[in-house]
Amino acid sequence: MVKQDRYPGFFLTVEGGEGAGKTTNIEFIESWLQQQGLDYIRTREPGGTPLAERIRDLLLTPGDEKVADMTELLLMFAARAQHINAVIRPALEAGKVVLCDRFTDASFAYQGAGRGLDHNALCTLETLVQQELRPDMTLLLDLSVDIGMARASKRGELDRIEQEEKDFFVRVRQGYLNRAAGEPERFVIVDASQALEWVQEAIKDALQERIAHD
Ligand code: Z5A
Repeated sequence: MVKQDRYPGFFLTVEGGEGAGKTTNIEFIESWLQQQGLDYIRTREPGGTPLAERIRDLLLTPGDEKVADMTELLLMFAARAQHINAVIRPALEAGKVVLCDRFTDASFAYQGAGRGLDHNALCTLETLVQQELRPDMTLLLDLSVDIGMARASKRGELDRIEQEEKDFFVRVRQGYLNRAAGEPERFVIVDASQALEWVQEAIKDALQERIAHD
């Protein structure tokens, strides 16, 4: 595996805006990992442990009380602290591939670029909560907000964050692209507006290059 030497495992995260096809493509990645005979876990953020899933419910269920932006950010990182300690770090230490649906890049995109929270505050939380832990590889499924929202609208009820206006998601997309531009060695950007077969071929190529058999 082409990876950093912090852990014997491999930390793979998948990111993208609304309707980017994360769930669809994470299932494809899971099949690929199985075909390769790699030991892996699949998990998600916010969530991934019973406590973190309860925080997810608090974050995503629409309610009458407005959630302050800073509350949203701190709850994302509270869930993350639990997830890292109980699930992610033990799996990486045991040599597994950790396939994670969203991670801290989502906080930089949604709470940083989307909500406009201070970038340095996010960097401080990232270091505090994760210490040295960073993904080895991040697949960013990128597509225009219009196409993404049209796809997502077919899914039924929108959660609290999905109810935001288009401008918010335009900032989120740009936040992801800025983050990817800053770390080109970690990110693989896939054009998620293409047909699913094309997207999955691009994902497979990236996985083969980065997570090859020893
Ligand atoms: N959040 C945050 O704010 N800060 C953080 O730090 C973290 C998260 C970690 C939960 O995310 C929310 O938390 C999310 C960000 C925030 N909120 N928002 N908004 P989530 O990941 O659980 O929820 P999601 O964004 O809705 O992800 P999803 O369920 O994986 O949706 P998706 O990316 O849209 O994927 P999909 O359901 O597979 O695809 C959507 C549709 O498009 C579906 O009908 C597919 O069949 C179709 N599709 C997929 N690919 C294609 C292609 N290539 N062509 C045509 N149609 C396609």
